[in-house]
Amino acid sequence: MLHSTLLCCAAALVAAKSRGGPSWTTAQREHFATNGYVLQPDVIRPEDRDALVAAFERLFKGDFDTGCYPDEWHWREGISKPDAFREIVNAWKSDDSVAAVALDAAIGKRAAELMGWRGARLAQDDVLWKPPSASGVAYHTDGKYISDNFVPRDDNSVTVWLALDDADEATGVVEYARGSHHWPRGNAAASFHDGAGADPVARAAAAAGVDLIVDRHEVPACSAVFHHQDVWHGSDANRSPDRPRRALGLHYIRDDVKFRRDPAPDYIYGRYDLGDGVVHNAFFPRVYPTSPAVARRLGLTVDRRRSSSDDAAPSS
Ligand SMILES: O=C(O)CCC(=O)C(=O)O
Repeated sequence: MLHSTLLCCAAALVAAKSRGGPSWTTAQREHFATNGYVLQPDVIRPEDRDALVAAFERLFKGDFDTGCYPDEWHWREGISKPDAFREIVNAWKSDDSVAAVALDAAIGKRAAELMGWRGARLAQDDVLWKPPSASGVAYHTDGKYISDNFVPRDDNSVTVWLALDDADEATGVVEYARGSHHWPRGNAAASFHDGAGADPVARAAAAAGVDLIVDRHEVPACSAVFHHQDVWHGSDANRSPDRPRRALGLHYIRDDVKFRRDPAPDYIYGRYDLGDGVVHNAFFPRVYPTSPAVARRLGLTVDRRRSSSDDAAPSS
């Protein structure tokens, strides 16, 4: 009895220390397959959340741990309007606390498991800070700016939207057009920054001949929504008088994709195409499994004909 109690306590301690949240249930997998998104509790620990919030403060002041600038930096302390939306892309290159979460193998593993991949790489992170009164994010699909750059294209990316504050209707939680990852893909390049609100998704629903159903779920801090590359999503303004809505978006790609050749990848992702089509580990770190050696230890088969830049991967 004492032995089993001790084992239970040990298991609880292990669970509290790990990231990624619990194993996927059948109901969660079905929810994701049908609706295009799924909620996962406890993806990070409270101490990770606190470290990320502190990192957000540093980053927007231009205080970069590693001395390396992020890829995009929208909003500067002392220059930008206090109530404007703040965003930094690829903060993992600049800040060790962001890197610890963005490159965490357990989170990458959950992403890979949900998508049915052998492994996952970080395509980019996205530091998202919506202060009170800030506007929302226009409806878009992530596939347009991530998945389209790679082959094979279908089901090659997934987003983990990780809440650092309790997110709800008042602060403008991410909202999803239910099942829209099954709609035919149009040519419209609706983007995060275009300020077009919900118009693009209303047009996409009309083109698909379906009624638009929008789902909004509260997301407690430290939990995440995993969403499919082709699901339409956006968020409303932060109407709360005093609560910020901070989140870290982690966009993963399948570990064995290559850059598309014709047309060439877009200018943001194309910066990292060295002309060989290889998705290099230095720019798109393999997060799960961390290297071919680790994959072998885990009993996963690494198909070298399809893998990208495994040789450059660090082992752990
Ligand atoms: O945080 C938001 O409001 C939108 C985030 C988003 O579009 C994403 O993470 O893909």
